[in-house]
Amino acid sequence: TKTIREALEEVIPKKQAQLAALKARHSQSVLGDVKVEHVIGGMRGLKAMLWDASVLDPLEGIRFHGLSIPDCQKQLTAAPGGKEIIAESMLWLLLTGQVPTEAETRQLSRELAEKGDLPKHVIDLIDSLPTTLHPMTQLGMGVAALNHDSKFAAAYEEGIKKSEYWTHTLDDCINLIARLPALAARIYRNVYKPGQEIPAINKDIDLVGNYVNMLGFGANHDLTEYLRLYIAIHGDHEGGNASAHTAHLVGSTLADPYLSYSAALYALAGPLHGLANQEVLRWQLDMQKELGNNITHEKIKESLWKTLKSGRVVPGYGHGVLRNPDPRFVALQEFCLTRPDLLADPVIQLVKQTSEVAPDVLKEHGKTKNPYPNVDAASGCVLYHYGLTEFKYYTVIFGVSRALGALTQLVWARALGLPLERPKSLSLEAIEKLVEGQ
Ligand code: FCX
Repeated sequence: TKTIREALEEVIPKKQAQLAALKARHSQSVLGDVKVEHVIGGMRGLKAMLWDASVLDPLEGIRFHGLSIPDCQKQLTAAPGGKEIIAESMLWLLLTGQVPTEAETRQLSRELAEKGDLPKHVIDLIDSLPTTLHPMTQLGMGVAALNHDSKFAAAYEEGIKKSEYWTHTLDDCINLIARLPALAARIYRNVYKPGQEIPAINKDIDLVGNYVNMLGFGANHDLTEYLRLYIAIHGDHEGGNASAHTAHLVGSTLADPYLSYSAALYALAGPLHGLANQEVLRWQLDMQKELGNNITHEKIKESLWKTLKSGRVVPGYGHGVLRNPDPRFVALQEFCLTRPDLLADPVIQLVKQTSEVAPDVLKEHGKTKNPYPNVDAASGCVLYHYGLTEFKYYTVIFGVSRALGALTQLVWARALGLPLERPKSLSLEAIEKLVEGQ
């Protein structure tokens, strides 16, 4: 059975050769025009980043190394006694481009479990924070503090060749992914369930199984399965989204993976990005309170217009790239369809009903380019149903997941020797001058 490092060692030379050939033959070839709308419009659609792990088609949604979410559900390993993809098999796919065998996946589970304990200084740091500090702020701080033990930073200080960067980066990325569950669970326990003992990491189970145990929900098999699916499919969403892009940008300075991912988490903590996770549920619960029993499509429509007329966005709808319902939303909805207890839950029913009404309302409103639900529209309500009701915590779970994509691509950025990222900026006057007379 190969280790994940051995699998990666096999593919790196091929990719390096592929990049060298592209550079030699096509450095000056054109991929598209840069328009003023790109410069003043958040660079939407501008093809300006190399990112191998996943590609987002506006209509079809995400593919991880060519595999759609249903493909992954068929091909990637589940936990013993479970059906959903586990994080380890998604991590292997994202890093190597290959579907791991079951034995490879189990071996990676063990490796992560063995590396999963937090160092004392991080435990002390997290325990010293006020419980009123947002869980995402705490997560970013804990991740940054883990850089105390960065193998990359230590090796760089000693002086290493560029060709060796990736190997130390890989050590850090694996260590960070391994430690995220203990860090994220400690934050949850401190803030919401103080005084309870956190169980030790079980070396025989998967990363998310351990995460759910440490959160205190280990007895709930359905929640564990849900979080396995959730964490696998939130793992990567191309490179241009704010969190992945931040990790890439900061990593391009050769800041170590802990610092790079800490920065990424603070991008994820914005309400237009990962924080929409918590916003959706707050907003749907408010809607439920406002509408009372016997909620009809007509009443939801009125409530949606109220949100829009007050100048707010409808959280969980719209996307920078997608122009169809998000297949991650669909996968999470399908999880609910197989479970009668979820189907009967009024909040889950409300989320479903909202998804039936909101697209037409948003079309009529006429602003958003994508009136359909994104993943955040569905993700929180199932957590709520299973008793993980503290929605300020939800983006932390997203943060545990997004590490899979952002960190694997950091390893690749080093393996391919990608340079410091430094786009050209222009003043308004400079833009006017350039476009005058065109
Ligand atoms: N409700 C109301 N208006 C919306 C909207 C929504 N859900 N989505 C977009 N719009 C508005 C925009 O605010 C913008 O208005 P403006 O011209 O007055 O500034 C206009 O429609 C055009 O925006 P559009 O090009 O369609 O969308 P962007 O690429 O600029 O933004 C996000 C994409 C996701 C930020 C936007 O759709 C939004 O704010 N959605 C709600 C928040 C959300 O769900 N975020 C999570 C997204 C994602 F899944 C994630 O990262 O986790």
